[in-house]
Amino acid sequence: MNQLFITGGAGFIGSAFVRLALAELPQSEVTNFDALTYAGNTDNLEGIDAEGYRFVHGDITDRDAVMEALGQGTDAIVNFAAESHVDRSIASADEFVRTNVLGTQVLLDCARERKVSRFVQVSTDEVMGSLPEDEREFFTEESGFSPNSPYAASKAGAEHLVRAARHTFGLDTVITRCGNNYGPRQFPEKFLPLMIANAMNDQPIPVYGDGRNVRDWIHVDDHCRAILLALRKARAGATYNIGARNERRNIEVAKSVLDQLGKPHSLLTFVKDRPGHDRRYAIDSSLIESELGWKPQETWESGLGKTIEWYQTNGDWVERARSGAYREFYAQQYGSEVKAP
Ligand code: NAD
Ligand code: TDX
Repeated sequence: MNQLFITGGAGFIGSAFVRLALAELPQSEVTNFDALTYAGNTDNLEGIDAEGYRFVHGDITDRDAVMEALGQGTDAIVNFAAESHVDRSIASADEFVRTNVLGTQVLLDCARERKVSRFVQVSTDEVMGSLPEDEREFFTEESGFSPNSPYAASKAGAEHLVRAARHTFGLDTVITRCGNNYGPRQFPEKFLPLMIANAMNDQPIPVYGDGRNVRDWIHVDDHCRAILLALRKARAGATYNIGARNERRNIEVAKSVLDQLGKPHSLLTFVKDRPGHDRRYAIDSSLIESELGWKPQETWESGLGKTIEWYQTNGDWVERARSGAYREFYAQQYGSEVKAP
């Protein structure tokens, strides 16, 4: 891969992927194309100064901007750009349809026109809906689509468009579906960094419903290593589920965070449930393990410890992320149930 075009590279996972790609493919030219929405943060790109790297401020729904930034000779597009927070999609879905669905189609069209050799769509386990509590059931690549939130539906829509581009036009595409990521630089609207930031400041932690919903957690670097491998080695047209076999109930995760920070469990505050809240995600990642030889390197203990330490030593990043519009979002999302930070 000589010329890589990464969208959404100023976000949580995209910025980790930009770092990994520059480290693993030092001869490559990497373009990071990002609209810098509320979730895009140039702080996330601090320290990236490789010669082959360039940042382009642009929107994936803007065809002309994408065509210009792609130029000639782009080998691969990796599409991270998205509206990514389920609760925001419940409050208003417009931006999710615009970026996640329309934006993906614009990228696919431009990829064809510019004869890009490979298109990787970074998708999510949420397109497959919710699993029952039965611990023997997992999402596989054969699981049907059953998206339950507007976010999940928009990501499922994007996957359908990627599939159609392959089937109809023969575009070389790969789809990856990962579970809940955690790690440095995650915007504190998401549960894990929200808990860490609140606990660090002795503020209550809002737990939705009964707190017994299950998520399958994976360190962001393990996710990025899987995407890089898929980019380089996957069969054209492949879809891979990515997970670290690390299912945990929300309440259990919350207690681990509080224990590691030495904070009391009395900070846990049960609040009203998320509408349509998916009960359980659990991923069978045996296909990517057997076909591409991927396996996670972080354990939950090592990954969570490092993650908490990162937020503790990057208090400025946390406070900048929690300032301004974040406070309005927080007040709207949690109302009077939990006082804004
Ligand atoms: P994020 O919200 O942290 O970052 C999204 C990035 O996309 C931001 O930098 C933002 O500025 C950019 N962006 C948004 N709209 C854009 C547009 N119209 N044009 C260009 N750039 C735009 O998200 P994340 O958590 O890093 O997730 C990245 C991708 O991975 C998403 O596609 C998400 O659906 C997928 N995913 C996330 C998780 C997770 O746990 N966070 C799990 C599985 C899959
Ligand atoms: O304040 C909260 N309290 C709470 O109990 C928040 C924000 C969340 N939760 C619960 C809801 C979920 O069961 O914690 C769990 C995790 O919530 P999120 O961090 O919002 O993630 P989730 O909804 O599971 O979706 C995530 O994983 C799949 C990402 O945000 C998606 O982008 C990804 O596709």
